[in-house]
Amino acid sequence: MSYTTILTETRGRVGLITLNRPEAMNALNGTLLSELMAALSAFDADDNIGAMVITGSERAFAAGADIKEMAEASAVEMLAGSFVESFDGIRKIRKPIIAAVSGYALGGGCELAMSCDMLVASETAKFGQPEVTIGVIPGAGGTQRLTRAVGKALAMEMVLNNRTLSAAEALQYGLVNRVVPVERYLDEALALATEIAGRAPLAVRLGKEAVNKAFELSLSEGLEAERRAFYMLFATQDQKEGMKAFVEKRKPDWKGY
Ligand code: CO8
Repeated sequence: MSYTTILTETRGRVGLITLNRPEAMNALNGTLLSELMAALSAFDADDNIGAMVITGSERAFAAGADIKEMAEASAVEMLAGSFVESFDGIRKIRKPIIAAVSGYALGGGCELAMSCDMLVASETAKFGQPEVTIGVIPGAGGTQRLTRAVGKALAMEMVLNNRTLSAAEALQYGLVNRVVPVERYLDEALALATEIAGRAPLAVRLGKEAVNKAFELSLSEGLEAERRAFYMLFATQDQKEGMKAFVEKRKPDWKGY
């Protein structure tokens, strides 16, 4: 499929999506969002892909929702449209998604990065929710995911007063997995994705699901869901193969079922 606002390619078992609106700092407009969700869904459905990476440019991962597109919208148009709803599609993706972030990750860009499962940042990455400076608030999970990631005090400062986080601060507060020099952030994200894509696919899928449940359920419900998934994996060939390979001191040969 050909897209106009993103680039897609595969690197081994990794699907790479590059946001590609350099003229607008990769601002997320309606077209980009629907193309991004289509590309994620296509990789998710492809048995040859085990993980995905979303990246932008060195200068900007994404500078937020497209302000020019939204500026004249009415509340009714926003409500009737499916702008944020289409963004929500990322929650339905079953395979792991890693954000490779350099430069600005602001507003919807920060929300997109936080919607991924892991985050690799370049030393130049800058995270923020500047919506208050244009008279609104985050609309795609910023107030919720940021607060869960960095805690209430800092989230309040970011949402109410446009406090931005450097890459080092993002690492310190647990928003990102690792920070590397700008020349290496994409390779690092691809290497991480490649490692995960080489693991037992169903274990990875259920592991992602189970960790995400920690944000939605009570502890006892989460533990129950985890245990069911754990037991269910004993119905897979890959569990038999993984444990047999351990006993036989060899590398497992995953089948994906
Ligand atoms: N929307 C549209 N265009 C943008 C955006 C944006 N968010 N950000 C940058 N651009 C455009 C600029 O207008 C400019 O275009 P032009 O040359 O035609 O004027 C071009 O990109 C380059 O930008 P600058 O000249 O401003 O570059 P600087 O290096 O001076 O500044 C900044 C870079 C700091 C990133 C600056 O552009 C900026 O502050 N951008 C806006 C950041 C922002 O406020 N983001 C929040 C937007 S609101 C939001 O995200 C709400 C999310 C709600 C749900 C989202 C669901 C997806």
